[in-house]
Amino acid sequence: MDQIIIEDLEVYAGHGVYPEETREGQLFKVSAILNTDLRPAGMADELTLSTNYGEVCRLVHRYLRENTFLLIEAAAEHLAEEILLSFPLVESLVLELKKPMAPVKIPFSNIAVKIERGWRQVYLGIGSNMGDKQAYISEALDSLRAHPKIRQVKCSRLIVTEPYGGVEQDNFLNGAVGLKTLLSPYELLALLQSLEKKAGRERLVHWGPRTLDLDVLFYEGFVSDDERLIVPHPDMSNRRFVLEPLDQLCPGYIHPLTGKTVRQMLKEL
Ligand code: A4P
Ligand code: MG
Repeated sequence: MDQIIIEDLEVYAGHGVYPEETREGQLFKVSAILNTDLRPAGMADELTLSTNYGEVCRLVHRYLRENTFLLIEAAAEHLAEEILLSFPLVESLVLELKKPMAPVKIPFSNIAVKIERGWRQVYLGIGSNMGDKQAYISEALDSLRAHPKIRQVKCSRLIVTEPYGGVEQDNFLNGAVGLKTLLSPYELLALLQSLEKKAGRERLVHWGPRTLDLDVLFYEGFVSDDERLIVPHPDMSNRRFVLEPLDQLCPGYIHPLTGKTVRQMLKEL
């Protein structure tokens, strides 16, 4: 992806663990690589189609002077988020926060933290088989759309499916949801569980009836076999109620472990 690059922007600010650092302040330097598509602005020679680097510099300067953090880790984390929320054309960024005058009583040329953050593409499975199924799903979609760290929420058509997994229960309404998020995988899982809870979900029977079920199917750049969050979803290739709606959103998406596309998994099912 194209990049806008800012190097060693100087800010005098008060971040630090020691009281004298907050009181007296010191020099910080910020470097950023903003990953963003520059072609539209390049072709049209039009600033409104790009991200104004002057505005980014002013935001960095203002943010680091108006907020005080103990750790440069925290300053970098919050600043990265502020840039991503303020400049929608920036898909991701690498941010380096340098503290060249840090109070270390041994000579050094620089100390810094460097982080990479961005909007990550996610696909979810959504389902309901109790009560007003359509309403539970619509409310969950509204909550996802209203979340400040989620954007570009798209939902597939909803399909009626027979229960899978051997538990005697009502038919499901199922769909797939695509979105981009700044939430980490575990933050996203916590949000999904809070939405299930809000929908009055009770966990009585494994694979049993539920007002709302939200599963993480894919999370861009993330693979995990931790039982609290297994991604990609381990049983997706056996589930037509997952693959059929997903195929509407992203037929060419590649499963990071098997190398198969969603379309291919669906055909092989
Ligand atoms: N967990 C691990 N990985 C994930 C992930 N990728 N996404 C953990 C979400 N959660 C994940 O889930 C149990 C635990 O899985 C959570 O604590 C979480 O930390 P749960 O939602 O509490 O329980 P569950 O839903 O009963 O179990 P499970 O295994 O998630 O079931 P599924 O896979 O959700 O399947 N038939 C049709 N036609 N349509 C359906 O939607 N759904 C199910 C449930 C069964 N049959 C169905 C359908
Ligand atoms: Mg589940």
